This record gives sequence, C-alpha cells and structure tokens, in this order.
Amino acid sequence: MRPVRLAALAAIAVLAAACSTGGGSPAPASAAPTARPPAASAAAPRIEVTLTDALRIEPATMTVPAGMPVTFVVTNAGTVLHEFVLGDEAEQMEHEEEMMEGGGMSMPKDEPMAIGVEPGRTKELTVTFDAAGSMLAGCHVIGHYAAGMQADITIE
Ligand SMILES: [Cu+2]
Repeated sequence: MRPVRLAALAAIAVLAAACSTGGGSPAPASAAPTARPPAASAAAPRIEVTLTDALRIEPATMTVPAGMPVTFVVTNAGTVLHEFVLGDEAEQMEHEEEMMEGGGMSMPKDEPMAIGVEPGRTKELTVTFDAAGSMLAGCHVIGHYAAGMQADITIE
C-alpha cells in the first residue's frame, strides 16, 4: 500500500512543520497521542521529567532554550496524582491557593502551562518561553509543593 504510506508521511511532515512554526501557542495537552516529530528535529527539544511519590520533580534543575517550542515529557512514576505546573513564584503561589480552596478534591485541569498526570501515565506539555530568564515547575497537590516538589528551569 505505497500511496497510503506516502500520505501518512506527508501528514507527519505537515504536523512537524506546524509545530515548529507554532510561535507562542502551546499545544493542547489533552490532544490524543500523535506522530512524534522526527528525532533529528533539533528545533523541538524534548525534556524528560519524572514526578515521584518522594515529592520530587526530577531533574530538579533544567535548562531550556528561549524562543522555540519545548516539550516536557512528564511521567508520573508514583501511585498518587501529581502535577507539572510551570510559572514564576507568584503563579506558583496562585496555583497553590487554588488547590487549597478546592480542598485538594478537584482534579487539576490541563491548562496551557499546567498538566495533571495520573499515576503511571506520561503526558506532554509543549510551551514556548519568549525570553531568557528563570521559571519554576511545581506540583500543587496538597502538601507536595511545600515538601519540595518543585524544580528550577533556566531559560537561555
Ligand atoms: Cu505531587
């Protein structure tokens, strides 16, 4: 079925092109799994992140480039729900308060800069950081952030 295969390859190429020119719009975190961009694509860094029941985000420090889409591939290696929330200190505090108000009962919803990852699952979050600087990642399931479930992200 050669024509079908070619069509599929073309679709993947279009997808990859769309990703690399996406500008500031993050990919929807809830999108169904799609074809991965070619491994050779240097324009789309993929950062593997693990969330653990030891209340840690690993690695605890990450460095990412500014001005291009970066995909965080986030795996929850634990047995309870964890989150991966990107934001500066103020945004982390805001998210912390939101979770407190919800009594910790609400499942974190996927947002442009945040995903909730169920135990054993892997989710992707693609963002473009416009400028160099620093950013935090945190999990705001009650008690986790305070216990140190956070990571420093350097954008350069
Ligand atoms: Cu957590």
